[in-house]
Amino acid sequence: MDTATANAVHTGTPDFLPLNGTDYIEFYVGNARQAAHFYKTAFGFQSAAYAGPETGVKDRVSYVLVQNKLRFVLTTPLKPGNEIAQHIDRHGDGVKVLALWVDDARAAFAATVERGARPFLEPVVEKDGFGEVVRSGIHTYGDTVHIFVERKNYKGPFLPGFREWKTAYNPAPTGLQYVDHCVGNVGWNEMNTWVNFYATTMGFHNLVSFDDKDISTEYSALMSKVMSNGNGRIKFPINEPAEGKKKSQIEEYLDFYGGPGVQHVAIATNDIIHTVSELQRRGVEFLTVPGTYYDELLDRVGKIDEDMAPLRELGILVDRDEEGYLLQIFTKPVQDRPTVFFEIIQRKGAKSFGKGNFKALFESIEREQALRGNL
Ligand code: TYF
Ligand code: FE
Repeated sequence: MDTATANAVHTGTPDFLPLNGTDYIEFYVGNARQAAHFYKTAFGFQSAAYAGPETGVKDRVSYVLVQNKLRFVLTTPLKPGNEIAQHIDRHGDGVKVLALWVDDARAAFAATVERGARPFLEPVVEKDGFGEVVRSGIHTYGDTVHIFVERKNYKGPFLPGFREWKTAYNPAPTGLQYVDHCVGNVGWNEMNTWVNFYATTMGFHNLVSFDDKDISTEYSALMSKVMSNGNGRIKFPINEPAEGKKKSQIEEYLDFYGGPGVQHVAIATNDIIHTVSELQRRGVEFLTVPGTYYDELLDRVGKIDEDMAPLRELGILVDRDEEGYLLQIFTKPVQDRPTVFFEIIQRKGAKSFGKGNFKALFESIEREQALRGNL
């Protein structure tokens, strides 16, 4: 059964935008060579592909890193003033592209643009000795874009124009598996605009909503709605700031990112204790919660498979819903601006997002905000 047929069976309506999953996430960064080293050394990504002056691309360099089903592209400008340089000047290092894997990039473009999406990239066929790829793209919140990638007739290391990138330096993987969800922060009162965008132009549905009552702590108020495609492989929560006693963490992001953008990428692992031990050993910094969190944990979530000691030691959070439980932890921002960070998540049946951890998590974020003088 193809994806469209499977979705039609599942939801009872034909899916006008069948998506196979996340194809890649492209970051625009100030120094792609050093960022690639960081993602290899600290997160355990493997070198996969390269494009730059040596391959005929004159205005940029891109490194492609993989780990299991994850593919990150790190791109930097070689010249001042181009689109990449301007993006970095405005936003600092950040996510430019959330690329979606499709069977038909022309149909994805036509279907979304017809429903109101703003075109970013008209369908283009790219070829090399490994075959051909069709790509197209639309704008989403801020300067972020979605690129639809059709690669069924392609066998190369990434995209036409990229060559295989092999290095002698290959730190071991850390068990990161695939993108679980990607969260966008949008401006005041803009959440529903973007919720409607994903519903109308992309056929997504609203999985869960959190209002400021669910998630306002002493200071950091926000609202959030999770949008999902039909087969559940793509989940995009959208946050907006809410009025609180002091400055919302979402407002801090918007100030430093210079507008809406990707706030965090949640990456799945099958063994969070192993993955987080490795990440910490390699220097990745995580938010911490007070020891009292673990004193109360068993009463809140009941029996779990994991021992409490390593969870407490590593600072891993746990939450339960009707279907099971999940373990999650959040890095500190991975660049100097308090903008993009990562979540590491292991799902054991739970399909939710850790609502029971919001208070502890947001208080932890607020402690960091206060240290930066932005609370
Ligand atoms: O993606 C989520 O919904 C969870 C919780 O600023 C979350 O990871 C929500 C908002 C936020 C940080 C984490
Ligand atoms: Fe998350």
